[in-house]
Amino acid sequence: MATSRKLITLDEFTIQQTREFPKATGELSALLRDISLACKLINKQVNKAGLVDIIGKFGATNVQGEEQMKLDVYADEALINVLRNSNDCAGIGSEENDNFIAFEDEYSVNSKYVVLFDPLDGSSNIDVNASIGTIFAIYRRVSPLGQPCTKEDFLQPGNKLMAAGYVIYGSSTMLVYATRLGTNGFTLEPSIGEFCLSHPQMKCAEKGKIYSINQGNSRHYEKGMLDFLDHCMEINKEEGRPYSHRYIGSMVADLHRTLIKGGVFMYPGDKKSPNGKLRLLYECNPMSFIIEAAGGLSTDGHGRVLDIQPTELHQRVPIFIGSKDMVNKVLEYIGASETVA
Ligand code: P6P
Repeated sequence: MATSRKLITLDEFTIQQTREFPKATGELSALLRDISLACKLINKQVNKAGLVDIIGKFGATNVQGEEQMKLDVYADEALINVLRNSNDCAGIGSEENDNFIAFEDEYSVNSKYVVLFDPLDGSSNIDVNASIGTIFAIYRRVSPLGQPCTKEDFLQPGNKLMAAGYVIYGSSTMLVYATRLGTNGFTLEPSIGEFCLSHPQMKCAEKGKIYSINQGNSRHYEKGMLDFLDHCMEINKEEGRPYSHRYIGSMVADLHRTLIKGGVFMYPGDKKSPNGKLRLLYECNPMSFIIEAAGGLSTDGHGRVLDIQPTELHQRVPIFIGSKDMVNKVLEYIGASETVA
């Protein structure tokens, strides 16, 4: 009799991973479960956007000065509420909130993790039905247990991350999650409401043929960056054709494609915005952790993004991330001091 392929749920997978660490307490698995619950709630709203009054402007701006969409605010509140009620999160930092939030109940102050997130990245694409996503980063706190978390818990370099992930709300809803054991993808099975392992041990191809950048900013780019773009549009000797240009304008969607198909995603600093646009703590660090755990590279043009010592919650950094060969090729053109290992 045919046996159905065993579906491995996210919970089963993280419990199996916990067995790799005898001292593990299961708190990180529980925290991931909480985050995935919030993302299922967000997914439900994203999927019915357009049918109910959840699209459109919230009528306020966030700390970035960006107009908040109603779904942005919904997603932010869903994550904060679930994590505040979790026994495994001491506090959060979010793109949508000026400062970090320390949870002060007796369970939270004794929790050993803090979470940073961009609740709905790429939300300007909601009304055109392009893929958007939630990005999250999990640190073990450095402040003592038993009291509220502090700013230092959030201003850790990305090389201290315990785990990071994103959920992409696209043709299917996928959660991609990385620890030091690797990067794995889980697809939401709506009939049972569970994320199930669909992309085990994801690898970012060493070579790529796709470059992803908002070329509308070219007039502000330095010469080296312009020379690299010319290189991308020349006939590539190995391929006998130029690279392909793909840009969705949603970091999660552009990097999900980069992880699956290879390539390089770039948001460089330029004459107008020396630090580029993307935020270090809840966009560049988690995505860099995920791509590096899959064998790719991520740099700000001088060194690993994950080695940057943060100074501010919402600081921006330039980023060049993806296939090892392509990232190092960019660095050759922009005159970086050395290629990344
Ligand atoms: P631009 C979305 O607003 C976002 O923060 C990222 O998701 C995306 O990669 C980037 O900004 C797009 O920026 O300037 O190309 O519209």
